[in-house]
Amino acid sequence: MLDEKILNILRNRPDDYVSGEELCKLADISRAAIWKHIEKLRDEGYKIEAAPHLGYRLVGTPDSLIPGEIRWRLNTKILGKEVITYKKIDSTNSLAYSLAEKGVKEGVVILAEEQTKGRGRLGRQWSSPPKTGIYLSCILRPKIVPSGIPKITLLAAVAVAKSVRELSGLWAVIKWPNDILINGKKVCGILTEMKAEQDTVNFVILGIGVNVNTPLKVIPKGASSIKEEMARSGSLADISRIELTRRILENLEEYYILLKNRGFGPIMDIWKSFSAMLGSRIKVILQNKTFEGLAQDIDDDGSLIVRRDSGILEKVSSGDIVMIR
Ligand code: BTX
Repeated sequence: MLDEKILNILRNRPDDYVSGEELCKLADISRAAIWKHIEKLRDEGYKIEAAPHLGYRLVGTPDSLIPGEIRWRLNTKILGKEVITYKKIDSTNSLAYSLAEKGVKEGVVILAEEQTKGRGRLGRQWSSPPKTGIYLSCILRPKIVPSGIPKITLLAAVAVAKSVRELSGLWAVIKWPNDILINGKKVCGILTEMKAEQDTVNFVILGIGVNVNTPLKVIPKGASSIKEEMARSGSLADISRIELTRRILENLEEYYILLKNRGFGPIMDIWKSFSAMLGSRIKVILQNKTFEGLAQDIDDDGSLIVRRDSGILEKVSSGDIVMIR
């Protein structure tokens, strides 16, 4: 906490040196303690200049998933008020699930620099190489019925696609139900899990994996990252994972509150405007059958409505989609 206090003092004076004396006064600690904390912050990757007679100045912030960095200027009331980060974990969704079972409150966010057993849907894996992506899980306790869970996935897809567009300027689109694509390649996946009893949802774990600065060689063929796609238009800089995480949490919260206050209608409209596939010909792959048709619409509950060549409408609530060009 003291580290965060010192950081906040320095952050609030970005163009200025803060003297040792003033830091001691503001943080209410001794000169020796200030030095100790500055050293610790430097070890974490913060670049803090120390100029004789002038004091300290923050000149660089690491792009590590440090809770204080994510919470700094995070404009939310629920999501991310508590952030727990790990260097390495099996799966943030698995941990979030067990925390939620123990009663941990809504809005707590778990993040990891690397996952050793990152999970996708239907028992698939999610490649989660270290320090280049975002692997995030949120504990939510929405007052919805279990069949309403797809709405949370669609809401999250809109929030992530919007955040990616805002930060990178790239045309991120949604492929039903849970992929975000840039230039036709998957840069993000969403895994929504829940615990429910009869008609009540106890909690939802919203898991989001984003390939941010991830090199192509460490993710499956056909996938890409925001950085790789930006490089195609000549921009070689890294994307700030901290800023993207903040943006995702802020947009998620905005849509989550919209869902609570005004129902799914407004989100569905935004979802449609972000969709890569409505009106396109697709192949639907279900566990027991495969068929082709036109992606016609999204139902009130978040299911995909597909018009088969025979004219019959099929409602698809879970499955995989391949776009046919
Ligand atoms: P999905 O089942 O739609 O996608 C999984 C499929 O995507 C894999 O079978 C593989 O083909 C491909 N894939 C695997 N890794 C990547 C990657 N890094 N980028 C692009 N494509 C990939 C998507 O499931 C849901 C993913 C959620 C991941 C988050 S990370 C935080 C949280 N914790 C956790 O364990 N899962 C979620």
